Amino acid sequence: MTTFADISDRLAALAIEVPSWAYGNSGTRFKVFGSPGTPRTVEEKIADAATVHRFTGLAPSVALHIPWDLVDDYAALGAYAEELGVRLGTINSNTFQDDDYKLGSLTNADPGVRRKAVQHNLQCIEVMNQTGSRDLKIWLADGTNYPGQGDIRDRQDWLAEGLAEIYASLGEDQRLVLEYKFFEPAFYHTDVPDWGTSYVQVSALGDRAKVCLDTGHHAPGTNIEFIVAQLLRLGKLGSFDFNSRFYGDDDLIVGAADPYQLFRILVEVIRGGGFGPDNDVALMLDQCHNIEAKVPGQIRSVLNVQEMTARALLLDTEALAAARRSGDVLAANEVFMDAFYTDVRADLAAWREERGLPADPMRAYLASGYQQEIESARVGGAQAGWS
Ligand code: PSV
Ligand code: MN
Repeated sequence: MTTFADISDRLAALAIEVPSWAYGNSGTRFKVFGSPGTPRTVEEKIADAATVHRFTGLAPSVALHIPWDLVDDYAALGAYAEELGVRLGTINSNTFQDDDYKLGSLTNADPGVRRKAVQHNLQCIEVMNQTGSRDLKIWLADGTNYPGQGDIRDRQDWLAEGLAEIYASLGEDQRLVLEYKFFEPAFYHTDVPDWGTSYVQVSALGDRAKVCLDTGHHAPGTNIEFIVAQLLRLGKLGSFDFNSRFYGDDDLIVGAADPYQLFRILVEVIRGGGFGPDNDVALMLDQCHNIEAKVPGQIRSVLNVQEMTARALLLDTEALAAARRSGDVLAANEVFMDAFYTDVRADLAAWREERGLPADPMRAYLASGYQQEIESARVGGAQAGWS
């Protein structure tokens, strides 16, 4: 039997990076809703992210998206973040919002567009040099809508060439993580549709190139924990973009649609050595709060990950191994479900208090007045969003 006291120290290793864009306005392709208190600057996004960390102790770093988070002085931005108790994390490149990229970026048939896309990623590495960020995350919106539209084979070669140039510009302590997604915005073929393609591309680059797994980027029914196990086995799981979904890439609060799936994923992360102080699997959120308040939306998200991590750590691995060895299918499943069904909320509340954190971060945030403060202070100016 594993008890909460047994996992208490291990739980302290949990750190979840939050995305700057979660604090800005976002929406569907039908409507982007504005909401009071939305940040107007990168600094205001960082202040919100720091607030999430202050109430939860779980979110010590913020990911930036370039050019959404362009500033003149990244060293100053990094210092500002540090003053607020957080640091700047993953730098996400963006080769999907410029007219030139309509037919692709790193995989465009036009060498001039490919060059521009490479150049943009090199600029992101410059940013990383100033922020001290470890990871460059690349997600490509590249693909085609109609059979025959593009040479899907040539595009893989161009992708490999572009990635090789980007990878060669990384510093020794920097990494490249390549995110995959099986559809959207292209609907016939996508140039990096699955973990296999990402794995093939990053394997050709070297040790510091890894796969980024966004939980919303798979066909319904995909066994994501199997992919997690496989990538960890291969030493190629670089990072997660956590979110949850009912249909496509819904980008809803992680653990909201399917907490059991989140639990199963975290069991494999722990089993595969992807959790703990000395591992390099980055846990990140990639979410949009289209209709709910953004700061409490992020607080709920990191708490959901914490709760499922605690339950996954509670899995009685010895009893599980014994049941598996003896071929006892039902006993093995029972051990697994016992961990999932364990209510850890009271233990987590006490655990937080022991560490000087509010027992109930959500209630503490709502009572703090921060939401009212930003709603009355952030008036005028352009709210941050997807542009
Ligand atoms: C693409 O759907 C994605 O998951 C990538 O991580 C982007 O950078 C992010 O969403 C934000 O739009
Ligand atoms: Mn993502």
